[in-house]
Amino acid sequence: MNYSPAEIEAKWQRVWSETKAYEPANDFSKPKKYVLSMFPYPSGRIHMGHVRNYTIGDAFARYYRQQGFNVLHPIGWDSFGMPAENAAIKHGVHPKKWTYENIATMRGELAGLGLSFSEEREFATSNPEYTAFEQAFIIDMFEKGLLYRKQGFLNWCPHDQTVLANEQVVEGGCWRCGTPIEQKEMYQYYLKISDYAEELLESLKSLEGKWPKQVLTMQENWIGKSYGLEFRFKLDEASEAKLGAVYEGFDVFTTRPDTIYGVSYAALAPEHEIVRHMLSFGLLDEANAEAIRAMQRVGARERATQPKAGVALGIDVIHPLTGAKVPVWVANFVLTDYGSGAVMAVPAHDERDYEFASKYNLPVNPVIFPAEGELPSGCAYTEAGILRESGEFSGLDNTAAKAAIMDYFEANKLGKKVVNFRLKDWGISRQRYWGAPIPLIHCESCGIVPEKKENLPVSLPEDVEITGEGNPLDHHLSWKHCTCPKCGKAAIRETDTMDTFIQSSWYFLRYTVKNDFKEAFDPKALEYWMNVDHYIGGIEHAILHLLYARFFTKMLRDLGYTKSSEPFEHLLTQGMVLKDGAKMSKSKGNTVDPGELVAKYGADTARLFILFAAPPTQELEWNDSAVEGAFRFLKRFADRSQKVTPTQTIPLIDHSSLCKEEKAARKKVYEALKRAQDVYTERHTFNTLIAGVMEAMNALNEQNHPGVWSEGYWILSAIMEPIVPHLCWELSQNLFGGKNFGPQKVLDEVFEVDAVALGVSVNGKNRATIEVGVGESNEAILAAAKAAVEKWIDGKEILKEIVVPGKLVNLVIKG
Ligand code: ANZ
Ligand code: ZN
Repeated sequence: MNYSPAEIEAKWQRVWSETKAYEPANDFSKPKKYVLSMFPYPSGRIHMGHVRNYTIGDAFARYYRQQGFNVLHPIGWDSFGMPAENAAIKHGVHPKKWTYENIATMRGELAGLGLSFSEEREFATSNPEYTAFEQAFIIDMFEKGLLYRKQGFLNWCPHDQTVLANEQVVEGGCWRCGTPIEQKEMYQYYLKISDYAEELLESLKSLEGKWPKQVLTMQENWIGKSYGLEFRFKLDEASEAKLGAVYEGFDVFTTRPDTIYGVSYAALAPEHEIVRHMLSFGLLDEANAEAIRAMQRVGARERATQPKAGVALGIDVIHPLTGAKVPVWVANFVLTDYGSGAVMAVPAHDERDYEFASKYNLPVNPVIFPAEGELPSGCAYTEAGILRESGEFSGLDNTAAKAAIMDYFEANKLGKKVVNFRLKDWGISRQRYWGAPIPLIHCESCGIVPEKKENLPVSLPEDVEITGEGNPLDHHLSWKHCTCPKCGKAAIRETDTMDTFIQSSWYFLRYTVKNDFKEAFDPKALEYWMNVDHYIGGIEHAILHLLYARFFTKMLRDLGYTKSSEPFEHLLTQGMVLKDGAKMSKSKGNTVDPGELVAKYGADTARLFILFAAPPTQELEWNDSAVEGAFRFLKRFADRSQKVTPTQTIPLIDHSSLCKEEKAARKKVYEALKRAQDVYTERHTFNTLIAGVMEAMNALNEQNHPGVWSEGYWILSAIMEPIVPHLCWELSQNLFGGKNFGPQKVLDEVFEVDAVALGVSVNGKNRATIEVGVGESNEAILAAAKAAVEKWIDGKEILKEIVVPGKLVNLVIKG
C-alpha cells in the first residue's frame, strides 16, 4: 500500500460524516461512556493546544466504541465573550458575524483532524435557543433567591466613562487610554455560590483518585474554609459620642483567638461602614480623608501587591477581656468582603499586622512563646507555643487556649464560634454587548420583575454601534424600553449581560440531547448520559470553570432539572504545548500552525506525534524530527501491510509449532495489546502504547509466518485506530473487511515461557549460559551444565554441584 494521507483522510472523513458513524445510539439500555474535551472559544483558528485536547478525547471515544459502549463525544462553541467585541472595535465587524465565521473556519479545521464528534449535537452558546434555556434557569434562580442584586465595586475608567473587566485593567490603568482605573460602586447581580460552599468542599472527597490531586487542592484553597471566633469590639464612650452615637462597635473575625491578649490595634477595611460614616460626616482631617479615598480607588487584587498603608481614625475600642483601650486604624490589607471587614491586629504573631505595626510604630506584644528556645526577634512568631501574659489562660498551649478562649466568649456571650469561607458570591453582571442578556426588567411600581418565560429568549438587538465606550445595550433605546410583565406600565430592561462562564457551566448537560430538541433537557437522556466519564482540558480551568460548573449543576439539581451533583467523573488535565521551552503563543511568535502540519503530513501524523511525544498530563515540547519520525512510522506501517494475507477472522495459530522469531513476534503483539488496554482504561500514557506497537512491528518484521503477520496487523491496527483512525480504517477495509475493530482477546499461551537461561559458574566464576526447558530435571540440567563448561572442569574432581532453579548452576572443582 502506498501511503497517501491526503487521499485516505478525505475519504474516511466523508464516509464517517455520511454514515453518521459517530452519532450515539438512542438506546439507553446499552452501557455508555460520555467523553468530553472542553469546548473551544471561537477565536479564529485552531492551535496546537486544541489539537492536543481533542486528540486525547478522541482516543478515549474511539477506544470505548471498540469496546462496545454507546459513546457520546460532542463538541460545540463557547461563543460569547469579549474578543468578539474587541474585533468589532478594531475592525468594525459585527461580533455575531465575526463569531460565526470563526466557528465555520474552526469547524473545518477540526473536521480535518478526523475527530469522531457527534454532528447532531453541536451548538454555539450564543445561539438564541441556548440563551432561552439559560434565561429560564436564571429566572428560576432569581425566584428562589439564588440570584440577587447588590452594590459591588467595579473597575471604572473615568475617562471612557465605562466599566472594565479585570482583564481590561493593565497595570492599574485602562487598556484603551491608560487612565488609572477607579473602584466604583454599582448595582450588580450575584449568584449565591456561598450557599453551596460547604457542599462544594465536602463533595471534593468523592473525586479523590479521579481528579488530579493538584486540582482538588486548588479548589479546596479557593473555597477556603476556616474556623474561628467572631466578637464585637465596643467603642469607648468618647469614641461612640464622636461618631454621633450611631455605632456601638464593630465585629471582627479571627482564626487565632489564642493571641487575643496580644492585640495592639484594630483595623478596618477602607470601605468599612464606620469609615464611610466618618468620611461623609467630615470627622477626619482632609489629608487623612484623601489618603483613605486613595486606598478605596485601588482594586482588591492590586492592593495585595502594594506596601501596607493605613490611617489612624482617632477612635478607640475596648479589649473584651482586659478592658484596655485599643486604637482603631484603617488598613489597606483588610479586605471589605472577607469575615466582617475588620480585624483584631496582633503584630507579635501575624506577618501583615507586624509589617503594619513596624511602619506606624505600634506596640508589639508577644503572648505565645516557643516551648523551648527564644522568641525570634524582628518578625512575627507564627508557630505553636505556650501562652504568657494571657490572664487565666497563661500556661496553656495555644491549641488548647484557642478552644478555651472561644468557650469563654460563648459562655459569657461576648462572641461566637464561626466558620468562614473565602469563596465569594459570583458576580455575573457584565456591562458588555456580546453576552446573554439578564432577563430581568426594572419597573417603578413592581421593582425587579423577570421577563415572562414565553417571551424568552430576550435576544440581543443586532443594530448596535460598538465603540468600546459604555454598554451598547444601554444606548439602544428601543431595546431598553419595554413594558412591565406584571403591571404593563413602561419599564426598563436590564442592560447587563451574563458572565460567559455561565454558558460553560451547563453546556455538557445540553449535549445529552440533539441540538434541535425543544426543551433544555430530556430527563431520561440526562440520567443515562450523565456524568461525563472523562473530561479533558487545560489546567488553567482548575479553579473557576470547574468550580462554577460544579456549582451550576448542583443548583440545577435543586431546581429539579437534573439528578447529577458532580458532573465530571474523571478529569484529565493536559499539559501545555511548548516550543523552544516556551508556551506556544501568538504574542511570542513561536506557534506551529496545525493546518500546515496536516497539509504536509496528514492528520494521522499530527495525532500520532501529539500522543507519542509526551504523556498527556505533561508538557509537550514541539520537535520537527519527531513529527518526521511519526510520519515515517505510519508509512512503514502502511508499506508492511503488503505482507498481510487478507482475512475476515483473526487467524488461529498453533503456537507450539512456531519458531523462536515467530513466537517472539506474537509475544510483542500481545504485549502491545495488554499495554493498550491498560493505557486506555487506567494510565492514559499513550506514548508507551505507541512504543509497544513500534516494538511489535519490528518483531513482526523478523519473521515470515503469514498467520502471524495477519494476526499482528489485525490487533495492531485495532489498538492504533483511536490514535491514527484514517490509516487504520483503510487497512481494516483492505485486509479484514472492516471486521477487526472490537474488543481483542489477550492469548495467554504466547506468554508461556518454554525455556529459561541459566548461568553456569565454576568455582564462582561465570563460564557459560545454557537454555533449559521449563520443568527439566536436575540431572538433565547438571548434564547440560557440565557439557557446557567441560574445558574448565578439565577432568578434575567435582566436589559440589549446586542448582538454583531458574537462576544458576554452580560447580566447585578440586584444585
Ligand atoms: C488575629 C490574628 C492573630 C490573626 C494572628 C491571624 C494571626 P484565614 O485563615 O485566611 O481565614 N482577617 C480576618 N478578616 C480579615 C479581612 N477582612 N481582611 C484581612 N484579614 C482578615 O484568615 C483569618 C485571619 O485573617 C484572621 O485571624 C484575621 O487575623 C485576618 F496571630 O486575627 B487573625
Ligand atoms: Zn410593574
